[in-house]
Order: sequence, then C-alpha cells, then structure tokens
Amino acid sequence: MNNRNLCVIGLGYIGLPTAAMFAKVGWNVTGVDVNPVAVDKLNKGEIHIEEDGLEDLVKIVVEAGSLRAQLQPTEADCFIIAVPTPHHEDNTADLSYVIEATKAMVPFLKEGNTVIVESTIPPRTINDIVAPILSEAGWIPGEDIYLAHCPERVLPGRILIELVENTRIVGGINHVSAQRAAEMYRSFVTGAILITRAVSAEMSKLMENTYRDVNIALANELVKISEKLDVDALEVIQLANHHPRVNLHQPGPGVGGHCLAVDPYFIIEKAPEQSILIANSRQINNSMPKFVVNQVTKLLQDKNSKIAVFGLTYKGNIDDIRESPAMDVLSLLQMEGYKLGIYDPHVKQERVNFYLSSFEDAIADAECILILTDHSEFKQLDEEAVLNHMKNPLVFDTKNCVTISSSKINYYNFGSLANIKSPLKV
Ligand code: SAJ
Repeated sequence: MNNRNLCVIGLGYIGLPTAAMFAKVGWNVTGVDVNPVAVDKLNKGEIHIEEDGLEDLVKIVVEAGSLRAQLQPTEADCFIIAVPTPHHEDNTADLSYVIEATKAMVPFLKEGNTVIVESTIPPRTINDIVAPILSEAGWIPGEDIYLAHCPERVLPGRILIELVENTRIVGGINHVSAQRAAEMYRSFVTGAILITRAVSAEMSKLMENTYRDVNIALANELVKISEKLDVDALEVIQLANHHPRVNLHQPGPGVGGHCLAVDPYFIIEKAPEQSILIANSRQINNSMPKFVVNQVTKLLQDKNSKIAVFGLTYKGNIDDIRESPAMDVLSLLQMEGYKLGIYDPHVKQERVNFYLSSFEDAIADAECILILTDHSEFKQLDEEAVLNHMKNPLVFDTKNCVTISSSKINYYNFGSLANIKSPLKV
C-alpha cells in the first residue's frame, strides 16, 4: 500500500497532521490549501498551527520529500478533504468549503481513485451533496470512484497520538468504498477500524459530541433546579455518580469550542421536529452565561463594583477563546456596567482587543473573583493577596475548581447558589 500518491485538501489542525502521518509511513503526499502562508511554511518544513510534535514530524517528511504543499490539487491515487465546516448565523452548516474543495478536486480524478471526506458534516452530506458533484462530472461514486466519510475524533494537544490510537469509523457510499478507505488508514492506524455506511459515520461523529452536550445540559439544568430547592447540585452529581452506570457530567458557565457547541446543530437542521431534546439542550447550555451573571448581580447589587474575571478560554489549560461562554459572560457583565479586571494566563494580549490584567491588578479593589475556566493556575489562589488586596474577599467559582482554605474568604460555587439569598450589601 505504501509509496502511493495522496492529495490532502485542507491543511488545518486535522488535514496537516493527517498529511504528515501518511507521509511518515511512506505515502507520497501533496498537501493543498488556499492559504499561501500555510503552503510556504509547510514547504520550508514549518507549520502555521500549534500542535505537540507536529513541527518535528513535518520537518522530517518535508526534508525526505514525502510531503509538499501547493495551492491546487494534483492527480493522486487517493484524496482526503479536511476543510472547515463552520456554521451560519442560524447555526446551519456552511458546506461551501467542502463543496469548493470537491469541485477543485474533480478535474484531477482518475478511475479507481478513493475520495475521503474527514470534515465534520451533517448526516447525508456524502450521499446528497458530495456524490452528486462527482456524478455531474461523469463518475459513478462507489463504482469507478470510491467515496467515504472518515470523521476525525482527535483532541487538540494529542492529535498525533490519537490519529494513530483512536478507533476510526469509515463510512462508505457502498461497502467497497469503505473497504478501500479502511485499507488507507490501516497504513498507520493501530486502533480499530469500524466499517459502516457513510450516513452512519456522519451521524456517529455528531452523536459523540451531542451526547456530551446533552449530558452537560442535564447537569446545568440540575444546577437551576437545585438553586430553587436549596440542594447542593455538585454533591448530588458526586453522589449519583457512585452508581456503576451513572455518569452525570459537570455543570459550567456554558459549553464552548467548535465541536460540542456546533455539532448538535448539524443534526437539528436535518430533523428539526424530531430533535427536541438536542435543541433544548443547546438552549439550556446557551442560557448559562446569563444564569451566571444573574448570580453575580445577586452577589454584587452595586453595578459600580469591580469584578476580577478569571479565565476566557472555552476550557481549562488551552488558549482558544473562540466560541467560549466566558466571552459571553464578559459581554453581559460589561453591559451591566461592572468594572472588570480580566486575567487569563493562557491568553496572549494580542489575541484580544481589551486589556488583560495580571493577577494582582485584576484582584486589586475587586469585590468578587469570578472563575469561568478551570485553568490549573486557578486551583490554588494566593489567598494572602486576596485578603490584602480585594475590597471584599469573595470567590464565585462556576467551574468548581478552586480550593479555598481561609474562612475569611466567602466562597460560592454551583453547589451553594441557594446561599446567595441575602445579597451582600456593598
Ligand atoms: N464541559 C462542561 N462540562 C463537562 C465537560 C465539558 O461544561 O462535564 C464544557 C467545557 O468546559 C467546554 C465544552 O464543554 O466548554 C467542550 O469541552 P470538551 O472537552 O468536552 O470538548 P472539546 O471540544 O475540547 O473536544 C470534543 C471531544 N469530543 C468528545 O469528548 C466526545 C474530543 O474528543 C473531540 O475530538 C472534539 O470534541 C472534536 O474535535 O470533535
């Protein structure tokens, strides 16, 4: 199988590692991207994204001549499309990049080629969108061109490990297409390779993230119920999860990232009348930033108060603020008129258009520290600084990640919201 020609269209956080991995095991790979900076960098053995170990691998395979990049596709035995599938304002999938990439590839197709779409796509996209583009060019998908969907399921920061070890689901427009695609991945995947139909592969990828989004919504709804009934929601989750078959997820200020907060919509758009639970879960998770701000206004009724906002990224120990609920909380607090000191040790100042404070500056004269992301740096706060520099030593921890030892610091989390009955007079 090795020493075959592969064309990977889309050199982002999935396409680039995938291209490098195939090149590493002997494929002759041409990477294609519309971004000339990415193309130039790659041909110098450099990369335009951050991912552990990737630059070293790219340098090796580029110097070995097994990977090169260009702006246009080229003839090959196999093609992988790994372009973004963002969402429109109405949360429906924007398939324009997938359609453009497929059309750009068509002139280079030869009989017997295998085409794989790795991009996350709504159910039935392979059958109803991609296959017709090939048919319009005179091909018979599944017969003279093999067509499959192989969703990526790797976690940023572990991509090169998970590309090899994770189970891969390969869904063909027919069985022989799935087998052809599976044969390609067997050149480096050590995890199981599960063969199925294209629509099952599309739906299973979406359901992985939808499963988590719905379960996080269940935890967030439990928090709202518990506030009303004066129950400690975090204790309830901890107790219930002792059951061998219960796995209640963790509540938070909302669900971020371009996976859990997006993929459910790709199902909803295809079956809106049937996707009641999935749609309501999205609404519950999207309501959490406002819910957090409502709790803050109960704690700090004086809108001239200063709040130290800790954490902007969509989850702990990363630098990604895209689709982050913390950014929604920030906007809502600004609209309420609070003064804000914003601190996130993982976010570089050049990534945002507002001032990022140091820890000390953020807490100075603040009447609340609001924890929105579970960065490791937040787990043990400098309590002496909190007691000496805050106007009012109070921490509201929406990620239940801070350990406070001083009894002089008022601490609230999603398990103690009912205690925020008597707003503190400030
Ligand atoms: N979150 C909660 N409560 C929880 C777990 C997460 O509020 O119990 C929040 C996080 O704070 C974050 C959001 O959900 O805002 C998403 O976090 P995540 O770590 O669950 O998801 P991602 O987007 O970083 O990665 C997910 C993963 N998919 C699954 O776990 C099924 C990852 O394995 C996928 O590779 C990735 O989506 C993807 O690319 O699809």
